[in-house]
Amino acid sequence: MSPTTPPVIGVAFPKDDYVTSLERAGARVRILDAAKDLLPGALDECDGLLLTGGVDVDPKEYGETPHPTVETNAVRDDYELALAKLAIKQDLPLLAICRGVQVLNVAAGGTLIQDLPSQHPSSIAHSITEPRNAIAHDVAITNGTCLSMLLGAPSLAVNSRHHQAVKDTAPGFVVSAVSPDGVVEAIERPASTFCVGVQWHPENFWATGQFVGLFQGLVRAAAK
Ligand SMILES: [Mn+2]
Repeated sequence: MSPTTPPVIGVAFPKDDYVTSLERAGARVRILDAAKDLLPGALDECDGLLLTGGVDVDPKEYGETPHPTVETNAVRDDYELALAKLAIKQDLPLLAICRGVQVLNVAAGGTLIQDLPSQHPSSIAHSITEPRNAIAHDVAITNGTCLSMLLGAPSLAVNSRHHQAVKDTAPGFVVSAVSPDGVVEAIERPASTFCVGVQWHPENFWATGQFVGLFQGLVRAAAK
């Protein structure tokens, strides 16, 4: 790829903020349609991948019975679990956000806390829905991780709209950020060129550029 051609980042089930964040970081966005963009072929046209937020992963994918609060989407599960597995296998640069980090962890063999309020009670609010960039809590970032290099600070204030979180980290992954109550807020796969997942929503900050480093990191890795 010539240096003047922006890398193509594939995104399934996007909302505007994801697309805007990617474009501002220098990417060309390729919307992946689960019904038309069949796998693995559709990934041949992508230099990188973004997994987006949304409903819960079906707990059957990690061998558990669903908690009553769990809402799922079988089409998304099938498509995005396949995307995550392919990205790992092909070492395709991957950024995973919110549901995306949960998909990534399950795809690689990890498990999830299904309902934080009942299964991990704490005084920290992990579900502040409005405004979308409302600061909910801090995260402590693990020194020496890809995430720490991308964001350049040991601790950051983030938004939070999730009722699930990573429980058992998938084999080959490390925890790269936690909230003060011990909830996993980011994971990454050191053996990959770029495989980073965060539980908060950096895409809602495109106007301030606060987390642009995450999207730039993906685009840089995808451009190689
Ligand atoms: Mn949180």
